[in-house]
Amino acid sequence: MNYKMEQTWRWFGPSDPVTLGDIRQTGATGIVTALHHIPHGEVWAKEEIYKRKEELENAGFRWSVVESITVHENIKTRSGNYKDYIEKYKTSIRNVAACNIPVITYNFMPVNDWTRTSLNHRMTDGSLALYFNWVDLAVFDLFILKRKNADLSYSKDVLQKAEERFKKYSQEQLEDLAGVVMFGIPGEQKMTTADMAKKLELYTDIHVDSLRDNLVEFQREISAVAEECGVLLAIHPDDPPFPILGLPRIVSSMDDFDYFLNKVNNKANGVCFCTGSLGASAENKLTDMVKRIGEKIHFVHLRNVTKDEEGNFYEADHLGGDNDMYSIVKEISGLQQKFKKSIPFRPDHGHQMMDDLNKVSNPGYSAIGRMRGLAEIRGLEIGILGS
Ligand code: DNO
Repeated sequence: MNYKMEQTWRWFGPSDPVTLGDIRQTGATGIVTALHHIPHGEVWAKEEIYKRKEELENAGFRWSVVESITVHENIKTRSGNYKDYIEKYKTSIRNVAACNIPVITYNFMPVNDWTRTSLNHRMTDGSLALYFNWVDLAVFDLFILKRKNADLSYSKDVLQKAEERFKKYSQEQLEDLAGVVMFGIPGEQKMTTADMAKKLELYTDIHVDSLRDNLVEFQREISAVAEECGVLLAIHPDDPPFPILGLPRIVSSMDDFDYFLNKVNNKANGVCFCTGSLGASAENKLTDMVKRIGEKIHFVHLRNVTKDEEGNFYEADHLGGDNDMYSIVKEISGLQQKFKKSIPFRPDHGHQMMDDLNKVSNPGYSAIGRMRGLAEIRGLEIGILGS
């Protein structure tokens, strides 16, 4: 028998416009979700997890992966009562384990989760994609956020273009841009520019080395608990995988993965291999990375990006773009046969297309584009394995 990837789908909970009934028709068998109503840092009670799990099972799914239990900023900055937050995180891990959910995803991105500058980038086929553009980020950083020394983060060329673009943007366009950059996770609390400025301030003296120490301390603590109770942890890479807004990045490259996987060499401590995030850096050779991380890949996000010379990128079709999805999936298939296990994957993001263009959906998470990605990748894997 060939081991195949478990086909999962991210669902944002009862308020997600894509319902569990819709998801049944995509072919996905597993759900990836979180208790988005629990404030960051607080314990996920067993009863709450169990209630959600039952809801998923009643709709015909397995809860395959928790994405995410958010890491409180105090843990990332090792400040205030961060030790209490680590203890709370451990309790949540124990409770997730008690409900038999096998994988927990999290990230260690300072301040913001994924960052884009447009959620409506028009593709030539008429569909809409998420987009990251350096000049727009600089407009936000210099003229909306007004971060101190922001100009040091950009090339001369980008600075000049940002100045010109700022003059052309209307007030409404500037507000839209700020909303996109600080978008965060659907259903979770939104940041204002003032909140963001305050949070960024806390990182003034935190650089790559100290942030790495903070991550390693956190991983040592939580992975011991996870191993004990049989849960796998999967850290999500930085998205995008390069420094933005003057913040350090420590989960962006093979060197980064080597660093913390060696420091915390525990069976539970692993990776959510997100091809879209990692693929936005030309330096990352994704197929080699899959080979090297190997058994420590506990969860996979499959998505593609197209980059330009300036380092801007848009989210491409799952089988289009710069990532060679064929060789990546082939490598993952190889891992599954070697380690005799099925790794959960989800089609990460998708274009807003067809009927979905007239609907309100969570950016990147409309139904049809993701279903296209899921179907293409499902076929690709069967093509590779032969059955
Ligand atoms: C974006 C997602 C990320 C991811 C978190 C994991 O669409 O892939 O928001 O869920 O970073 O903690």
